[in-house]
Amino acid sequence: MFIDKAQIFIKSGKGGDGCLSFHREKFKPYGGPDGGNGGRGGSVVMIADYNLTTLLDLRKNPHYTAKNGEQGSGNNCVGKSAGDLIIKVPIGTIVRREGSVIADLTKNNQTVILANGGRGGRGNASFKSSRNTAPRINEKGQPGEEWVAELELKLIADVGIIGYPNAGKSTLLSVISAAKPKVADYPFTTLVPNLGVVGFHGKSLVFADIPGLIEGAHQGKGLGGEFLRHIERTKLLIHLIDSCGYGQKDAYATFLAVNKELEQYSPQIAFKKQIIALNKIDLPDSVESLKSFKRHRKKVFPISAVTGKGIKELLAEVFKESARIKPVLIQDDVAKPVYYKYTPAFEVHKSEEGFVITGRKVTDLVEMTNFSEQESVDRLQKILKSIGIEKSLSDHGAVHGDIVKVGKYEFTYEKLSK
Ligand SMILES: Nc1nc2c(ncn2[C@@H]2O[C@H](COP(=O)(O)OP(=O)(O)OP(=O)(O)O)[C@@H](O)[C@H]2O)c(=O)[nH]1
Ligand SMILES: [Mg+2]
Repeated sequence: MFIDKAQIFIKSGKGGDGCLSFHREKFKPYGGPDGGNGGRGGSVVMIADYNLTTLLDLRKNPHYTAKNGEQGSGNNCVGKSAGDLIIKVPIGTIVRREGSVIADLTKNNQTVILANGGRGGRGNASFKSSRNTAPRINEKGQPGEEWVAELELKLIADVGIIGYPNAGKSTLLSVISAAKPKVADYPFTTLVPNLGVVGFHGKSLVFADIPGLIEGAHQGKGLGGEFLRHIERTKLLIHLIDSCGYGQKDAYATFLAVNKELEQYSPQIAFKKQIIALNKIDLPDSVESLKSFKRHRKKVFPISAVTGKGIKELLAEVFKESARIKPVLIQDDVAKPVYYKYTPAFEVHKSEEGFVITGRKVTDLVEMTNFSEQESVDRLQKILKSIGIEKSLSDHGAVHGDIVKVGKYEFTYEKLSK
């Protein structure tokens, strides 16, 4: 099934806790600190893979949690780092966070780190200094990051094949590439876009065949409109026309109708270069039809997708034109570059119960503190003071005894001596 939108929940692994330990050996009563650092938590990494064509699997399995790092241990043993969690997506996947594009994976194996694994906490051996030769300080691992990624797939194709239903678009794709789309003698055979790689004199281009377009497609009639965004990135279009027309419409009327839809849907697509091909010229009626079409448009490629007539000429033109045209950037994505929001180290808010401090730097710092050791707690207080939290709290009107919340921890505010 072709699914082009999905929402996934990602969470990187927490770093392993650092260890608090002292070297113990017979006849060596004052062995130094030897608590090792924790290992790094796993990151969540996304990779574009040309074998995939749908976001269906991600829609079905929307939770991605990387493993935590292992804790450090005595004897300076460093905890094992966790491996990264890899999410594979089709080429053309766009990743958004709260509406802003943060990645656009347009090439095979292109990689983006969506959430960094937490750093391993330092063991007490790391806090040894000339002033403190036996520190009872160790950090816990840094928490992982957690957020919701909105994914959208916009197929990456160089050439789009558009036209009325039943014009022979899928037939054409099936004869010029190895793709095997469904072909049948009724409209709306193609329900989702098909991709095929077309080789020509040592060069190759990706062609996309989308469902047929009819009047009202831009308002959701038929299926074509919904898939138009998959040809937004193409360099040019083959506008394929059934020489016998469609229902009451002759070939030229279907041509006009499709172009009108494109204009309504997106000027960006309507302005794309179109190479016009009149199909099914193996049928007797096509001779007249070609003549009358040429009264409106001179440059037309008469072809038969079934007999292969005219296809070489058509491809020669497509490859020639495509070499001239620069790759297309999506307006939507260009208009919304990612600006990493400036986030202060912390923010103090007054709440009903007291005060709340937010900001990753501080919440991580608290989360990484080993509260069972007074020395670790003293270190935390020193850092909080040095980054100005104490002052900010008192500026916000905090008085001795007020409750201060940081993440899931609660403290009582006491003014430290200067
Ligand atoms: N005689 C003749 N028939 C053709 C030719 N090309 C396609 N057909 C027939 O036209 C019918 C429609 O072909 P498709 O390739 O399914 O058409 P489509 O444009 O993909 O149609 P939708 O997916 O419904 O939009 C099929 O019965 C094909 O066999 C051709 O060159 N000559
Ligand atoms: Mg088709």
